[in-house]
Amino acid sequence: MVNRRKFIRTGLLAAGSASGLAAAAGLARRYGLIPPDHGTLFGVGETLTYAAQRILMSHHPLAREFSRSEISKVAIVNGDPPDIELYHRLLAGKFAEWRLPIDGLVARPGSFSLAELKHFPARSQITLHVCEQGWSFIAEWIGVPLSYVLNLVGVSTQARYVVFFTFDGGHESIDMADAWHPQTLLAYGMNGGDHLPTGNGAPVRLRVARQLGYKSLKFLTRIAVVDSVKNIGKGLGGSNSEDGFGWYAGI
Ligand SMILES: Nc1nc2c(c(=O)[nH]1)N[C@H]1C(S)=C(S)[C@@H](COP(=O)(O)O)O[C@H]1N2
Ligand SMILES: [Mo]
Repeated sequence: MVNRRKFIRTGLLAAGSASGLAAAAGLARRYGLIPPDHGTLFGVGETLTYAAQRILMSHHPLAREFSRSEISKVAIVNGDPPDIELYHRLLAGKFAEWRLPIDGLVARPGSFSLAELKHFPARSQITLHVCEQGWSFIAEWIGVPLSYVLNLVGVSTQARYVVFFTFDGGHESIDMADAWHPQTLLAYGMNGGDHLPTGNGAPVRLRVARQLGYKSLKFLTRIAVVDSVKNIGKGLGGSNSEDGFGWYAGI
């Protein structure tokens, strides 16, 4: 277990010296707090941000929730829905034929239909969605907590990341702290509607309340529980990291 005080004290002292960044990164490594994009240009900074966040916030606070009256008039749609035949066909059939497989380091790999996900205990929350491009909106999301589904499939103690794949070919991963977090949802509805508007991620999207919008992948096709992201894409933990964005995008 991490000795928080000691880590912070040693880490801050170390960060103040010339070789400090490397020393702090060494500490982060010792405590298993190395993000998948640590080897990139901004890797040392990424490691410090991630390790500091995870240690300072190890009680996993909730993101702020708003009241109904604060919901934004317009929920921005960023980008187009996937332009592939399979997606168009599933959309035309109201996603009755769509299933979400969950595999990897789980005791009972399975796949869930939209109707099944909607039958699980639901959570709704009104949170702020922040895009790295500088815009944001407040919306209500309804869905099943990812933790509920993870408990159903039985996550191995080896698990370190949950990876999400999409119809438009992207992927992203989150650590187990965010995966188990009560506000991390597989969202299938928003702002009182019983389905997601297509552009906002139908049939099901991830909502990670404490990170920037690009972690909240839309148009999900598959979920995998893994102990390493080394062999997924370029091994940086997500398509966005491959494009130079931080893997950990805490807000
Ligand atoms: N599959 C997929 N998910 C995605 C994206 C995307 O292009 N494809 N864009 C991300 C970005 S950058 C943001 S800000 C949010 C936008 O969500 P919205 O369209 O509901 O506003 O979705 C994220 N999830
Ligand atoms: Mo974004």
